[in-house]
Amino acid sequence: MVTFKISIDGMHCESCVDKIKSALNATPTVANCRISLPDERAIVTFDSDQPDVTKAIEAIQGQGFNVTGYAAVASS
Ligand SMILES: [Cu+2]
Repeated sequence: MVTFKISIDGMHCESCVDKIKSALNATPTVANCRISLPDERAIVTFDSDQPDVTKAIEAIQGQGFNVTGYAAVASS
């Protein structure tokens, strides 16, 4: 499992959150995701040592949102 924090620009409401959540859940290697509207970021956990971070970012962008940055989060 690898976790990434992805910063997202352009979310306004819960329906934005739901759109991103669905897109991420449909992305290969994504195990689960938590999205914070006030913090403008997604915490995405991948069930692979070779996570498809690029695909996850593209999934978010495909819903019309901007990704402003991402970083691996220390795993436990
Ligand atoms: Cu919205």
